[in-house]
Amino acid sequence: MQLYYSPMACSLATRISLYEAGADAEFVRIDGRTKQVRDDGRDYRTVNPLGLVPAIATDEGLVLTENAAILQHVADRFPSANLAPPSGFERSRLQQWLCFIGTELHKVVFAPLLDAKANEGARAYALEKAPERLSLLEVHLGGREFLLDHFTVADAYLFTVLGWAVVTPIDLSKYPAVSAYLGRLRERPSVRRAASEERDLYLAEQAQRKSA
Ligand SMILES: N[C@@H](CCC(=O)N[C@@H](CS)C(=O)NCC(=O)O)C(=O)O
Repeated sequence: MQLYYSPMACSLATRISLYEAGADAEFVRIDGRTKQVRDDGRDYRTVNPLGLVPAIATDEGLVLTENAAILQHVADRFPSANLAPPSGFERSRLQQWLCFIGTELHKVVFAPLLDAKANEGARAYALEKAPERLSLLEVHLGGREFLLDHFTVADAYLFTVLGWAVVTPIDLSKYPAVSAYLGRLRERPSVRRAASEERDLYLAEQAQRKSA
């Protein structure tokens, strides 16, 4: 499997999940500005016409986009890692969280705060929406270790998205259960490895841009 990614983007959730599963994967880095594959200059829009990461290419050559679909594919491809309930209501519950993270948090709250092209109105709208959504998480995670009853791909996605708060005005210390949850996840070997690898790449990229 190939994972198309950019450092510290939402594709980090898939990297974490692949590490959780002990899966063999090739990581293909995309330049977020040029939308080219960094190693060979290929146009990434031929893989995902929107130019967004993540995308995966399966060993059979099938391309899949969208975090919620990709994360569930990884979970299903490596069932022994138990990264998603296989079926039934608990699977629907997982999908509920993946949709919440992808729409209510990623796109409504964080995308406008991270996008340099977002105007003040968009940023204000995002900041106004944040407390209700974070409070929902605060209530849910109080006295609970994970979103479901064990670590799943939804935790990998939530960790990734909430990690962006440090470069926004959102102060997660106001949400102690959420902060404690993130602290616990940070200690997982898969999360620690994926985050530290991508952070190094991200910081090197930022330094290179500054000096250019
Ligand atoms: N709906 C997509 C959203 C993916 C997305 O927003 N990816 C961001 C990184 S977190 C991206 O590639 N941004 C680059 C851009 O907007 O050009 C999904 O869930 O996969």
